[in-house]
Amino acid sequence: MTESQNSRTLRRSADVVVLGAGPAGLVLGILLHSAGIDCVILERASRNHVQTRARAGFLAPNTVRILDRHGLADGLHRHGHRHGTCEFRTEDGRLRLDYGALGQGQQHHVYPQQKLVTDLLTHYLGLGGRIHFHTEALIVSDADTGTGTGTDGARPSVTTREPDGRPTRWTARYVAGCDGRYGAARRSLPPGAVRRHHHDHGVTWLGLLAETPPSLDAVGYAIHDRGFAGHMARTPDVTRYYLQWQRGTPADAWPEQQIWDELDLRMRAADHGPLRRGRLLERGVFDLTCDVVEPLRHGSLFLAGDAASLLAPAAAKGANLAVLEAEMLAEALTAALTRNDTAGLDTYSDQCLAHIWRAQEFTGWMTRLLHATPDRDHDGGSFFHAALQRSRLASLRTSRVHQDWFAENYVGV
Ligand code: RFL
Repeated sequence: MTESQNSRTLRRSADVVVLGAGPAGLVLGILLHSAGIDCVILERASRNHVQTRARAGFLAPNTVRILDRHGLADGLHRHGHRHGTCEFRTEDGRLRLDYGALGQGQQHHVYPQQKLVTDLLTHYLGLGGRIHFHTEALIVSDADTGTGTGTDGARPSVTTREPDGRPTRWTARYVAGCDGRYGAARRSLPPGAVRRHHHDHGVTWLGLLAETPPSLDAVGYAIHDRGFAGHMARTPDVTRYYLQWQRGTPADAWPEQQIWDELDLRMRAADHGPLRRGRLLERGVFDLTCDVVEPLRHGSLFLAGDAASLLAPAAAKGANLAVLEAEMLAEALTAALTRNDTAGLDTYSDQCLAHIWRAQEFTGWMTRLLHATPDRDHDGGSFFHAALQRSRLASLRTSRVHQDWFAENYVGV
């Protein structure tokens, strides 16, 4: 890494500049650094912020295999737990699916994303990895002029704002955009360079983190006339709940008591037992929208994780795809930089997109299973969609083939 300074702009360089220290950026940084590649991670937020941002919890077996392969799963095995049952609560009663015993017999690991990010960050810093917090990437320039091999002298660069406000220009051979949906990587793609496919599922959720042990030994999905409600374990003391929410309503519109009463009602606590109430630690409203950028490459700029594709959290795929893509990109960049072999970079986008579209398809199916959302069909109301939803559930209740299909997709990426 080199560093120089003229009167205004600090100049630095690394072979690979990684934007963002989420699961994608950190796995990528670790694998590149371990392969002897000169890389740096630039992160807009503080270390404390990335280590405490609660999001995902359900990790697929393939994600655990990747983390195991690179010695990154110690914390997960020590403090996470396995999970293989989900429960649908409907007006027709309870449907429990032991998905860990269906399909290919695989289970999730439950381990909060902020703990995984903390483990990854600790590992990366332990290796001597370079990371700059409070450093926001503003724009990626000249991604299409450089080949990444550096033979023609043209290089992509990233302009950042340093914590003290000074601009810095990072020159790279490759830039990895792991900075999420609203990051600089996506913003820097020139018009026409990629296609962006966007879909709005037409549903909004209120996401809650409650300081209380899980109330069920399963993931709980409640399908109710008043809307969906969800229950997901996180740790022995913290549980995630979701309520389908009126779009545009602020997260703090309801007092805690009303939220718990509504969760009890939709989860049918009167029939199946009360929920364990506790203080609400966090509330957030988000629309279930999704998108895919295609291709995931513009010259020497590559996208991974949420920057590549955003998935609605209904099927818990986002963090899993982020880890998978980071491993694939690390292998491709390592081959290009150490052996001048760019075949992996050439196929990176197509390989990832195959996984992404499969995950999007299942997420869409799951979203339609959980919500009877009248969409743009103008069919005269929600009856048609409610009937389809009932039919989907009936099939899941009665068909072993359908249950196996569900299990395979539910734990797969
Ligand atoms: P991240 O984790 O958002 O990290 C991106 C990082 O980039 C930084 N950044 C910038 N840095 C420098 N310059 C800029 N201009 C920057 N702009 C942004 C940010 O500060 C941040 O640190 O993206 P990454 O690494 O791609 O990982 C994606 C996952 O975080 C995401 O897909 C999952 O959280 C989705 N998700 C779930 N996925 C699962 O696989 N299983 C789950 O159980 C699951 N549950 C969830 C979820 C997402 C949720 N939210 C966000 C609605 C539950 C929820 C509530």
